Amino acid sequence: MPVLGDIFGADRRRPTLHEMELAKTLGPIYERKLLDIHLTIVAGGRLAAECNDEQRWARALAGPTLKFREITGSGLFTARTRDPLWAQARHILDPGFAQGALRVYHEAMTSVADDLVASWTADTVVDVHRAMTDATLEVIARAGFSRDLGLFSEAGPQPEVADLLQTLATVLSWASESSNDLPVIGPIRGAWQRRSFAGGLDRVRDYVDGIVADRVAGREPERDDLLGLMLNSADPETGEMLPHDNIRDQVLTFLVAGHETTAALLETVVWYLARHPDLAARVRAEAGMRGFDYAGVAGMKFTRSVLNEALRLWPAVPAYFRTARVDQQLGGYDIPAGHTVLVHALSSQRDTDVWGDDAATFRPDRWEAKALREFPDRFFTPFGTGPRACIGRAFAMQESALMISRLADAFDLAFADPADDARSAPEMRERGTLRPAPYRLTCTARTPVT
Ligand code: MNH
Repeated sequence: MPVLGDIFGADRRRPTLHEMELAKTLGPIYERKLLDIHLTIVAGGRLAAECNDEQRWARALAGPTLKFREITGSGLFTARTRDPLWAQARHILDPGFAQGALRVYHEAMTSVADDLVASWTADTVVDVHRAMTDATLEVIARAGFSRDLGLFSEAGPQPEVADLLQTLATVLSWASESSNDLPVIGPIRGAWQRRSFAGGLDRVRDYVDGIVADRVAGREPERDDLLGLMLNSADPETGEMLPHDNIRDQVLTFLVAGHETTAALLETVVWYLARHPDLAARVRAEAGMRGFDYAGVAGMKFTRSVLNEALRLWPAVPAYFRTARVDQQLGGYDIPAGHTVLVHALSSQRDTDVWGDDAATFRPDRWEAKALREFPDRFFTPFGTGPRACIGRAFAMQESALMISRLADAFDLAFADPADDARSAPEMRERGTLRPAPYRLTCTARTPVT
């Protein structure tokens, strides 16, 4: 349409799911005009892989991601690459996500897995969305900051946790729904949204400042966790320490980025295990063979194939932005330096050209094939790509393998709602991230838990 462009062709409630439908007919690369913005969408597997070439493309901080700056400021996820604090924080924090650190976090992760399993033993109907939100928040809080948020305690959670979840929910919906706002509506909606979460966000910030201050003042013991790392180490390249307000932004970043995406993955995987008891049995058998210590979980090959397959079909971060560093051609079109495209991982990771005819099928065994093990990383990008790729990838995979194998070991999982048995894939919702619509399970304990 004149002036407005394709704006009525956008779906505010499910923008990236809708884009997946469009890509089926529009092809591997196409342009959409939204008001005065010309957005290039890259949906094909091979073209997406080209955009992941760091020599010619760079990560762009654009679109919905910018909204998160309201919460996490110059934390790793929302800092600009040219901000010196980004490189400094990345140098300081990288060791906190390496193998050695994950080994240290294993005890904290296990304590949450114990709580999660214990909370499901009453043979009651389980709200999976709620359970996974609680579990992933507790993992990042206990492993990263040595704090118990109380989500599994009888006394209930700390009040600031409710503020955090409420603020996050508001910003996530805003991020999804504002992407096609008209020029006048955008700022008005922004002002309105900010007012609605300002109070909660202030309380969350005070709470996190308190966690940092307690550690600095010695009211909490020194620890080998992410907070300890940030307070006690300098950037090996510049010798600079992180300012405390930046540490606060990083703690908030980990609380947000660390839980929403991982919870989405766990919900997706549990859905497929309930749908396919044969897969659950194989996860269970692997757990029985390997055991639940750090090395056992790290080596759960089949369980990791199940996680990969869920991340391939339903990447929690369904798309990301890349900016061309140089003039170039992409799929036969001229792309000038500085032009930003949206890489639509949800589509590119289902491209039959790359993944074969059964690309749309949930088939974890595809990850066992030799050809796929040699598959270049740039075709599978649920954690992004390049220097700005997810710092928490190994953390999330270890945490998820532990939770999934413990649950499969402890329970027979079945849907509480028969409608789920009739589906071949979970119903997905979008709210900044791609996450299954809430669903419920009935769990039967397999081993008596005391
Ligand atoms: Mn995570 C960046 C996906 C778990 C912390 N994460 C990214 C990006 C994707 C992503 C995609 C890059 C986005 C972009 O290019 O615009 N992250 C995930 C997924 C999971 C996940 C799918 C779980 C599954 N992430 C985690 C966990 C943590 C974390 C767990 C922390 C404990 N992620 C981050 C941070 C960044 C990031 C921090 C930004 C890194 C940087 O820019 O330097």
